[in-house]
Amino acid sequence: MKLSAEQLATFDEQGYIFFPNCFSEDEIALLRAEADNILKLDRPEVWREKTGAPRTAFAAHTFSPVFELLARHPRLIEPLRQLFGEDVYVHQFKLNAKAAFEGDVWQWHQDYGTWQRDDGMPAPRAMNIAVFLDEVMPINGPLLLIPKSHKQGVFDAGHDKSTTSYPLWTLDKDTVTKLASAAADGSGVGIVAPTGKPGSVLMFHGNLVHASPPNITPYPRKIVYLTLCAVSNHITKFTRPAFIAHRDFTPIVPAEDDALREYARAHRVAAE
Ligand SMILES: O=C(O)CCC(=O)C(=O)O
Repeated sequence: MKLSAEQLATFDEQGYIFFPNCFSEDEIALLRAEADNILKLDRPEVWREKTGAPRTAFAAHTFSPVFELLARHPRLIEPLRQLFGEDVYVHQFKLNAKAAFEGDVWQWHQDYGTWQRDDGMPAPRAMNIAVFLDEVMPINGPLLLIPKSHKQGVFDAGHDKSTTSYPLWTLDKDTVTKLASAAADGSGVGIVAPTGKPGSVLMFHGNLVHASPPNITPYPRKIVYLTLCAVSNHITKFTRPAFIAHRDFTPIVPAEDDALREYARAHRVAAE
């Protein structure tokens, strides 16, 4: 998947690009079934909300052959190689459950704020490319983005270790209010919530301010976030567990485009 000149310009201006229906129903069925199994596991990589519901499974690509393929999928890797102009490695891999009724808030933050402060990442030459495994709707805890907020560098942030089960460097209300209203006054579009069918993909700049509300609906909202970093920009501090901030900076060798379909076919045949 190559980005067009128009997509590159949109990304530069807005800080994100949304690709509806990037993965097929077959591919998503495979990923969703694997995700449901992983979120039931009792292992250190699977973090839970304060209620016990699954919140995030880290590093699933290191113990699941299906997610190992997704982490090398050319539809995710190529756009970021193109954008950074060099090879990329996996800095982080998260399967965020946002469980029905129990999925908790993600406070306003910038991803690079955390990668810089906690992991010593030199520059914002890393970003998330997210794959929707369930339908993301306005009502089931979608990701909220402030377009253009990636243009102003890293904002001051406080280390929130108590609101949710996952520590995060979060922005204060004044900063978010100013950014959202500056955006609303003509220099942007306030706050947006990209929604779409399973299989849609969202890539967003490491400095783009974002958050997500709790999910109080009966509809789960699983999203996989593959965080890719330019190899020359690898992290320099190792304060977090390696399954959260990876220390293997080997360039990713992309899989074949039909790797997930092939895997599903082979395993269906093997099971018959
Ligand atoms: O999955 C979500 O709702 C938010 C995740 C997020 O903001 C992040 O991983 O940085």
